[in-house]
Amino acid sequence: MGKTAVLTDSTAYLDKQTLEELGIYTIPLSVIFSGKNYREEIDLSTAAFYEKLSTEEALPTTSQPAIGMFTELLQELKEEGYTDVVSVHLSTKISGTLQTALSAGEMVEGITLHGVDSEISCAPQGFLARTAAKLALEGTPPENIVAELEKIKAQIRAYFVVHDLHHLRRGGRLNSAQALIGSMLQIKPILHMEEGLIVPYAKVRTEKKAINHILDMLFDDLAAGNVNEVSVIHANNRAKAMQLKEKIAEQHPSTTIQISYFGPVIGTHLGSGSLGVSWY
Ligand code: MYR
Repeated sequence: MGKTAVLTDSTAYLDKQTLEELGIYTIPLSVIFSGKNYREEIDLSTAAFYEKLSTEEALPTTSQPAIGMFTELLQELKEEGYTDVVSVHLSTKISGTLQTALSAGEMVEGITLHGVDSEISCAPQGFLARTAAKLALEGTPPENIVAELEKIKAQIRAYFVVHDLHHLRRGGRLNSAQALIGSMLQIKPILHMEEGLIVPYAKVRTEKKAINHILDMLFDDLAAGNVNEVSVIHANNRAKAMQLKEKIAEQHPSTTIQISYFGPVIGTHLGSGSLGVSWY
């Protein structure tokens, strides 16, 4: 009988305890400041990243993991007796990470890598990785884990608002014409991901209105009984995330609401102060 490991990347921003408890393996992406590469949350903490972002003149860029990180880990997992790896990564439309994982899977013999394109990133990707790990611990075959994740993907909802569209436009992850219109008109578009791409969901004038609109959608789904878990996601704005959490909890006290964050790699593309809400 085979043995399945679950692998994700750092942009799922899962805490150490969760990774350890569920036995999830993770590979870091990097941010680059003035030519220096920092593996996120290994060489540069999220707090230090936002501090650097506010003080350094040159803005950072990001990079997917080197293929060697995947081949090395696959080799180790094979030696530990794993036959399969379910590898859950950020959207292939915004990063080459999954493609690199798949190429590494072809290079290491004796272990099969089953790639899952989360078509998103951050807390919802983390939810997929956690689900995969629970299923793997129950002895679910890798093909069935992948099939289950594909079903869950369709139920994930995630919306976010950024302070300044310039970061997304600079990183090339948002259609630049849309970014230009948004920044010129001082619009705070609600963004979401459609088929793995970042697109505006609705155009709203203020951040307050954008957040209220997102909460209205969440409350509709909560009222319909369609929600298992909610994550409030923030970029260097925990106080605001806590406020949102309390607002949701006031109306739905029995709902599990987690606070998550946009770490260095995603923070590079969204900018400080961004806020998101995701639910499944
Ligand atoms: C790389 O360099 O390979 C990483 C590129 C990461 C692009 C991130 C774009 C923002 C994604 C926002 C996801 C929000 C999910 C709730």
